[in-house]
Amino acid sequence: MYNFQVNDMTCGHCVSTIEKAVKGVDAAAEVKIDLPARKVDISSQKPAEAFAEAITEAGYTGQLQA
Ligand SMILES: [Cu+2]
Repeated sequence: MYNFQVNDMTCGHCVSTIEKAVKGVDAAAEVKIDLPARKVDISSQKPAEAFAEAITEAGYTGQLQA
């Protein structure tokens, strides 16, 4: 499970854009997004790096939480 803090995710549109970006990396990934907390939780076998990149490419700033 990877936990990203995405502080520039501000509305439902951001949520669906990020969801799509995550699914683009791994269609089987489980994504849980908490908009008020600006948190994106991802369960996947793919490396966290790949998701960090996808979030950046989607135009957001994702910080992987330890
Ligand atoms: Cu938005």
